Amino acid sequence: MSPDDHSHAPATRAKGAETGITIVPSVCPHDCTSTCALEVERLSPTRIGRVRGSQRNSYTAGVICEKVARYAERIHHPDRLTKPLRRVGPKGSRQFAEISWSDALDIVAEQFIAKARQYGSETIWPYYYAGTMGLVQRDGINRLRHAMKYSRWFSTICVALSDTGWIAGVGAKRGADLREIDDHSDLVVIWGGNPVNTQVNVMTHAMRARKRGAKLVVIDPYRTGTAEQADMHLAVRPGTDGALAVGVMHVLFKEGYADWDYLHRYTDAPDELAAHVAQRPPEWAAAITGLPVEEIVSFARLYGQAKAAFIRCHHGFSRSRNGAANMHAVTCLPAVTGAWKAKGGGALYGHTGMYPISKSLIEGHDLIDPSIRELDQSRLGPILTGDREALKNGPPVTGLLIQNTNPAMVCPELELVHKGFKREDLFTCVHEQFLTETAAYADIVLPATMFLEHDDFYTASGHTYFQVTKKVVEAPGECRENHYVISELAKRLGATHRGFEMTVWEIMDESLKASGMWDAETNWRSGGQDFHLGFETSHFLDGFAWPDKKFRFKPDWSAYGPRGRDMPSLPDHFDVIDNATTDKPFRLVAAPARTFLNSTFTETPSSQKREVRPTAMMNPEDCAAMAIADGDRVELGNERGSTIVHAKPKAGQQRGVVVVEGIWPNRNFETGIGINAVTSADPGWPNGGAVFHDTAVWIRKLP
Ligand SMILES: Nc1nc2c(c(=O)[nH]1)N[C@H]1C(S)=C(S)[C@@H](COP(=O)(O)OP(=O)(O)OC[C@H]3O[C@@H](n4cnc5c(=O)[nH]c(N)nc54)[C@H](O)[C@@H]3O)O[C@H]1N2
Ligand SMILES: Nc1nc2c(c(=O)[nH]1)N[C@H]1C(S)=C(S)[C@@H](COP(=O)(O)OP(=O)(O)OC[C@H]3O[C@@H](n4cnc5c(=O)[nH]c(N)nc54)[C@H](O)[C@@H]3O)O[C@H]1N2
Ligand code: SF4
Ligand SMILES: [Mo]
Repeated sequence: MSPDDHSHAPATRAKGAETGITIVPSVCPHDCTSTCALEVERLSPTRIGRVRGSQRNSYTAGVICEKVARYAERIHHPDRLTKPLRRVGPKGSRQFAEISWSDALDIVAEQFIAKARQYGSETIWPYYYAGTMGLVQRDGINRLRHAMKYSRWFSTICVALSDTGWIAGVGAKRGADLREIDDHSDLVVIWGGNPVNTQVNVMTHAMRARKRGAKLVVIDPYRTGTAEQADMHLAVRPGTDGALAVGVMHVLFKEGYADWDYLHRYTDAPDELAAHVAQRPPEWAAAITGLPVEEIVSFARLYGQAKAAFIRCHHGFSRSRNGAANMHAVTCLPAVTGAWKAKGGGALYGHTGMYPISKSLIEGHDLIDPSIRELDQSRLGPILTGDREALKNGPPVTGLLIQNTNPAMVCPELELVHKGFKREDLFTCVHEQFLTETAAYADIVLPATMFLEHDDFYTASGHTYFQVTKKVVEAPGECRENHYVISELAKRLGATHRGFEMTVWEIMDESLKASGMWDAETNWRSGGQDFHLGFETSHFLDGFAWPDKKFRFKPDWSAYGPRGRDMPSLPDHFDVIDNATTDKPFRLVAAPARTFLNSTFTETPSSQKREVRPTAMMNPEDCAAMAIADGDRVELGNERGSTIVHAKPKAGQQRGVVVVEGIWPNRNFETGIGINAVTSADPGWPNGGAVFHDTAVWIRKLP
């Protein structure tokens, strides 16, 4: 397709001469698989009005979430950081004085140079995540890391377990196009996710399917807004989806829903799998998942009888120690029935593996030194408090450069994270849009632009477009983009790479051309370049992404790391989770809230108002047994820490399951520490990954 074939070119247009408003295209930068195409009302060179979903992208289809629709509230927030700051009180005290950009950057560089001289370059750890998903502004920090031989980055807080579990069977991070469900699926399964909260576009398409008569099944430990829309809600115990999938496969083989032609042609070990699941009937799965046998059987029949069954695999159910194994077990279902063969059938977890973009220039891949230690993002608490193993027996971390993330809220084992941030020998620079709880611990705080104030480009996970954006409005005060901070620090630290000398637009344009993609201007004018692979390939009908082209029922888990050897070779219940005990009888799910996005939007008044207060949703029978009434204060705790929230009886979840949506700021808890005080920094199997929904806790009613 040539760029000119696009009929929805998003050129800036006037909304009416009398209003002076122009509608300008952009893309949502937030850490959400939808990567929505946006239309932004520009009221003046510095102000925006409403933000709407664009029709130019048929996945966005004109719909976005409420929090981004109200972006004016965030971008024009009175609390935005607009000046560089230097700490003048104790760490965390929020006492800062204004300072110039050049003085601030000089201090950061001096400190990093001095610390590296004392302990070696690995003592500095650039720490980032996906506050913006723009590839240049997000990942450019790695160029500085590699140029300076600072500690390397093992990214584990989000997709480590889900990526591993999906790729273990399928072979690549791509799948069938979710838009197919609109017209073609007769069954849609939303597995382990709550898109009503976390990616509204899945619901747009699921509801189109449902209107046509397709059935909707939701598999989630509690009755989410998504589950409320479903024909069938399977309220599993957290961390038991592997058992459910195996029980379902038992029925599929036993009742003749397995497609043996497909199995022989497209999969590695169908006979072994059939023999293995024959030993694990629905009664076995019922005992582990807590679901009634009849529910498991009727879901299996629904799945087996569907002509086009589509599974949307979400991240939520992978956030357990056995999350990769569970994700893999779920991906086995369409390989058993051959659901991949039908339009509207198969599965999708994410498409990001399909884009040809090279990040070499952005990240300075030519500078990578594999001998430099790699530290685990999710193990920040143990790392900052001197855990030898977490530090890989190397020097302490004494310098942090933080962009795009708020670990003082989002990291597990939060007590350790906060203890670490308070260390007097630790120098911390935080580049942020707000004085977050992380920024409050910093020695130097730098004010950052928002996505409408800089250029960038974006892959997507939920759809197949690659999109370039241009700055829409001027930033307030002295806010600067991430690329500026990286390039200016590079100068002062003596780091050399061409990327530090280029503008963001030049980096984008060169990266795109080197990757054989449309140049930046063409992409922007066209509203994005579509990398859809076509029906055959996206459904793996030309084979799965392995040399022998076969889906793997028996993944080589040990290829991902030595702990892979502990894992069952065929799909199973891999029982390494933090099971409930008599001392800690509840299993906690620390799920995403609807109008917060991780820690983002916790600063906007409308989101705070809608989320009300930190709340523990509990089965009404558990509440009755503990004499807990709606609104009572309860303490949730375990060996890592504790916090206090208000209880709410909620039907639709099993006894022994407690759900706290977040991520609320720590200051919203009377203990001063939030839900991640109890979540664990243990790495999931086989190769790391955070386990936010795999936590045993005790609950105490407070007077
Ligand atoms: N509003 C909002 N949107 C967000 C976010 C947010 O915080 N708020 N976060 C963003 C980010 S960073 C990401 S990665 C995506 C994630 O988005 P998705 O991939 O769509 O996954 P989630 O919706 O996070 O999944 C959460 C759901 O998983 C369920 N769950 C937890 N454990 C289990 C289990 O063991 N089995 C099953 N079957 N279900 C389980 C929880 O109960 C919860 O309903 O969302 C993004 N979008
Ligand atoms: N309890 C619990 N904890 C969780 C999860 C959960 O489900 N439950 N989910 C986990 C998951 S999936 C994830 S991905 C993590 C995410 O954790 P984070 O990455 O920390 O989350 P965000 O809130 O998306 O982004 C953080 C910050 O980036 C800043 N930011 C945005 N754009 C820019 C920019 O252009 N420049 C700079 N310098 N800063 C910018 C924002 O102001 C915001 O403070 O949280 C994890 N923590
Ligand atoms: S649904 Fe996700 S990508 Fe779309 S506007 Fe909301 S946060 Fe952004
Ligand atoms: Mo995430």
